[in-house]
Amino acid sequence: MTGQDAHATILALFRSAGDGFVSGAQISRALGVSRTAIWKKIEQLRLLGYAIEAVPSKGYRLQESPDLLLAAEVQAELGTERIGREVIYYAETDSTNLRAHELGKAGAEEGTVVLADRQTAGRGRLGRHWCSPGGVNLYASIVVRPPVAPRYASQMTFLSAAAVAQTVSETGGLTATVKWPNDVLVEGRKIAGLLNELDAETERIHYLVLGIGVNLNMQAGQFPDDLRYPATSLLLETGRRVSRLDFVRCLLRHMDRLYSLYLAQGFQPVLAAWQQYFHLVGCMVEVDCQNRRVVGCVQGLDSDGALLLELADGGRERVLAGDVRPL
Ligand code: BT5
Repeated sequence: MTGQDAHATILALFRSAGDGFVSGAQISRALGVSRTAIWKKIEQLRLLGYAIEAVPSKGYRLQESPDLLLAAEVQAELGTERIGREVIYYAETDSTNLRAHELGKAGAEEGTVVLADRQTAGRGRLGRHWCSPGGVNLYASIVVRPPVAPRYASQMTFLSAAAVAQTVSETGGLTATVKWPNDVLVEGRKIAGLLNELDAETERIHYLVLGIGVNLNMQAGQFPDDLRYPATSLLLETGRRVSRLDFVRCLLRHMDRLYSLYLAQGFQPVLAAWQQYFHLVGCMVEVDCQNRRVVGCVQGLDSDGALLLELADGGRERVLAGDVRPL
């Protein structure tokens, strides 16, 4: 049993004991180690931030948990087919997307998930920065290898966005919306950002990295002052702290379900799932397409997920990529 597996086993015992004690004998049976060896494992958990009380003749009791995303805890009875088959957790890394690229290049199996407690160089799109303080949010990157041509890679953005919007809605009991193609918002404020990156040759995808950052327990004072868009977190919206562990497990299950649908039936069911969270049809928007701006009324999406706009002169425009701003 690895160190992380042993930690996860002990934490699972604590969970099933509720507020109660778990005896040294119970732990030593579950781990298959001597009772003196347990002490070392408990000390390691304490160093990770778990507050564990030890009472002679009663055993151990978990008093406080730092809500870490230890791989074995994330994977315990996850029940997914592909997403999360392998999970790698970093207490700190520069960017989970960079770690996932290394794994993708080295042949990591599809569905490998990289998680970090904090990122020192979290990345947004177009070289922007993603603010990634420790202990509060979700930073995840997932390696997938969809058997489609590279021109369809952007379909995966809709998949991530739909899964995130659904998880945010369910967890917070609130209405999440998607901003075409890839931000997730609550009450018009950005709660999650997605950064999908592709490694491919002309006709074949080697792998895609689906980068997902969700603001969960971030406090108002932790946001940078110079944000491009108004931002929020689940804590700020609901007034309640969210379990990061529960959130990521729910997200991976939604990603897995949508990805299985995608592999079996193609893009249409994924686009339909995404459209449930898209509320801009009939609204005037401005789209910043890097070298030009288009203003128009959103008519909907075509079957590729491109944005269809009606322009002031009655013309129509099909936009494949850009930053949308409701007017
Ligand atoms: C994004 O870029 O929204 C993509 C963010 C992806 C982050 C994840 S975290 C896990 C994985 N590993 C990584 O290194 N990245 C991915 P973009 O649309 O370019 O938005 C970036 C802009 O959002 C910044 O320029 C800021 O203005 C703003 N911003 C930065 N941090 C934010 C935060 N935590 N919440 C809301 N807005 C933020």
